[in-house]
Amino acid sequence: MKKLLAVVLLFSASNVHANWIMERFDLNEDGAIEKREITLSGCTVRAGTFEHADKNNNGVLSGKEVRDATAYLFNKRRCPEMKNIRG
Ligand SMILES: [Ca+2]
Ligand SMILES: [Ca+2]
Repeated sequence: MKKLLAVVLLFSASNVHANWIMERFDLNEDGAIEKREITLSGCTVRAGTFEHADKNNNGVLSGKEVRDATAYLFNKRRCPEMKNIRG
């Protein structure tokens, strides 16, 4: 039972994290993140990393793709300012 609770907590924690990124970077609120939205938000996208994160090659990142790519797309070095251009 305790183990199940831990798994549930872990799962919801990662969901919250992805939602936070979605809220910050999904500028046109279509539920997906384009490369342009990342750069407009003050982040540097290294060549090939967005394409690497875009597992189904549809040109945008879904919530799951964002979650999997958080470590290398949305870290402090790539997003030194993390500025919120939506005010
Ligand atoms: Ca979007
Ligand atoms: Ca995609």
